[in-house]
Amino acid sequence: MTLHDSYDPNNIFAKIIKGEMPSIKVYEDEVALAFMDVFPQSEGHTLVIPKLVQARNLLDMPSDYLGQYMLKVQKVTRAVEKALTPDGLMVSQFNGAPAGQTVYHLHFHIIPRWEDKPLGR
Ligand code: DGP
Repeated sequence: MTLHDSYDPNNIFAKIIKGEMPSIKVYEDEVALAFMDVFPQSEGHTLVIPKLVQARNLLDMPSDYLGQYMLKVQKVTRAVEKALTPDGLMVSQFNGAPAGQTVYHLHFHIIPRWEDKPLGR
C-alpha cells in the first residue's frame, strides 16, 4: 500500500475499534482508543488511535478533529509517564511505507525510555 491509497476500512486498527480483533486496551472514550502495541519496542509501548474519523495518517486527518485527538495523545502519554516513571518518552508517528508505516489508520506510538535500556522488541 502506498501513501496515496485510500483508507481501508478493514485495516487491523479499524477492526480493533469495532471489537473484531482483540487488543489490550488501556484507555477509551468517544474520541480515541489506546492499546498496547503487539510488538513493543519497550515496556509500556502504547498506541493511540482516533475513533471519530477514518484517516490513514497525519496527512489525511481533518483539522477539525486533530486538536481533540492530540489532547488524548497527550493524556495517554501523561498516564504512561505516571504509571511507569520512565526517564523519557518517545512519541512518534509515521506517514507512508518508506517512513515505516505498516498500519494505515492514524496512530501515535508512545514509547517509554530508560537511560539504561536500549530499544528492542
Ligand atoms: P507503524 O509502523 O507506525 O505503522 O506501527 C504499527 C504498529 O502496530 C507496530 O508497532 C505493530 C503494531 N501492530 C500491528 N498489528 C497489531 C495488532 O494486531 N495489534 C496490536 N495491538 N498492535 C499491532
